[in-house]
Amino acid sequence: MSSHGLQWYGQFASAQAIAATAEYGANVFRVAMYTGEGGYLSQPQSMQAQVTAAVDAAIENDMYVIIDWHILSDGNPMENVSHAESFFSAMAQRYQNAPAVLYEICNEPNGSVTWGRDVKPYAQRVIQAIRAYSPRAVILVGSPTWSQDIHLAAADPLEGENLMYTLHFYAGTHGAQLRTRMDAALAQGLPLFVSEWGTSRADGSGGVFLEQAETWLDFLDQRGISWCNWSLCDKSETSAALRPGAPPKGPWSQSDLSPSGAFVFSRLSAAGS
Ligand code: DCB
Repeated sequence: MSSHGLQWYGQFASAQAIAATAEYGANVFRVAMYTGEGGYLSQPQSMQAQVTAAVDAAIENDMYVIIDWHILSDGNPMENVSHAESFFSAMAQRYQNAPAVLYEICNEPNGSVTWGRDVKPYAQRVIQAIRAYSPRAVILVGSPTWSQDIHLAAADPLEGENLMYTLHFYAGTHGAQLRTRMDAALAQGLPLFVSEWGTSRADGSGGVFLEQAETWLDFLDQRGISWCNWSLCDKSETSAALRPGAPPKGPWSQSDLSPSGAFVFSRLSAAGS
């Protein structure tokens, strides 16, 4: 599962919420730390403290955990590259001996951003900051158009080991065309990780698009591609896994789950059994 923005729904990324998610069969938790929208750039210390508490809880529950530098309104990661370097340097120092920790260095580049002039050089700098402490940790790299332009990365990949590329999709918006692009990238040897997807349209609402989501998850399973679902919170929007008013700490009963959450959590327990 992926959290929603910690600055808004941090109560759903508590140690208890993460333990409840593990109980449902999830083996990876993504800690979505927005940079803009009132996130890290406006309150770095409290955001960092929330991130480390969530990461520690995920490790405690024997899960993988993704530290997500959740750029969105700040579509070009280069805008805040020095903040990213110092944040990831601190994280890599703290978690240098924790192989469960993955670093997602730019959620979704968007707007007038390019792979070659923006995202790739950004990634080179942040990867270097992480590698100073954590030479082998898995690092996840996004791409332009909200991490859909993996063909650009496939044509001009980064140098180095243990790097993967994220592909994000929303079942009500994206379909066969993006899957074809994934197969082409895989055929070129690009390692992929779907670190965020939703059962809704790309804006987080609309639908719910469960048939399309099933087609997507079957496609990912057939290729052994890992995923995190957006998102664990009780916001009144289709992509939220919990109904408004669900207890933040869990455990959650069927009646706490939204249609999206019921679908996603059933796929989790099926995978774990
Ligand atoms: C991504 C973002 C994520 C966003 C979801 C759903 O954005 F990574 O932060 O989450 O997809 O849109 C939404 C929340 C809302 C919140 C809003 C702003 O669900 O509650 O109000 O973020 O913080 C995408 C992904 C794809 C596309 C567009 C966006 N796309 N987008 O393909 O057009 O515009 O945010």
